[in-house]
Amino acid sequence: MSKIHPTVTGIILAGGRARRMDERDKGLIELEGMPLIKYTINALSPQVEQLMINANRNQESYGEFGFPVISDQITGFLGPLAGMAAAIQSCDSDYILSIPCDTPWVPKDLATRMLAAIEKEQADLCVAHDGERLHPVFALINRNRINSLTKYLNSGERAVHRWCKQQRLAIADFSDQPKAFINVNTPEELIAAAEIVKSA
Ligand SMILES: Nc1nc2c(ncn2[C@@H]2O[C@H](COP(=O)(O)OP(=O)(O)O)[C@@H](O)[C@H]2O)c(=O)[nH]1
Ligand SMILES: [Mg+2]
Repeated sequence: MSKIHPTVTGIILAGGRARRMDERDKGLIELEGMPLIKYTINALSPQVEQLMINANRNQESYGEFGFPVISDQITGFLGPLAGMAAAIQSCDSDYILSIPCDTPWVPKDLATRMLAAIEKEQADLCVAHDGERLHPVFALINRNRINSLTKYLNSGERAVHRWCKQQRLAIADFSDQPKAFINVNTPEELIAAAEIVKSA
């Protein structure tokens, strides 16, 4: 009998304040004529059953990309974990797969590698690794983590790394994809990313 494939909802995290980008809404900033978030939509949407966007500002503009827009349920800009919690609360998939909105070169095999790793390790959470360090905002999370997430946030904690270390954690290696975790946090990094797009 064939194994039933678990369902995955993709969530693009665009809910930050973008302090290092002069508080401009990062997902909507254009990189070589295309909004940053559109690069991540194009990469993730073919990999998941359903895609959602997590935003705490400009929800109407984000809605124009054609996917449901959800806001943090625990307000106050508590960081990416608040967006992940909101995603689990807004879908009924077995897993959510979160990525940030500021990474134009998301791996095309992100979901398959993360699922393989989580199943192999029988873990509740899988986080991406670039060969040197973890990138815990790229996370495949079993929906059974919702109570852990809300408890952690309600206790005043917000550090993603620390929460991850408390879980049964699998790690997916993407050291073969050096561009995967390039992210655009500052105006200077936007210029550098534009150079990469132009030279591709
Ligand atoms: N939902 C939500 N997302 C956030 C919040 N703060 C940051 N993020 C998202 O988390 C991701 C990583 O944030 P970023 O500022 O780029 O931090 P970096 O990891 O240092 O690059 C981005 O996609 C942000 O939109 C928040 O308070 N709520
Ligand atoms: Mg970033």
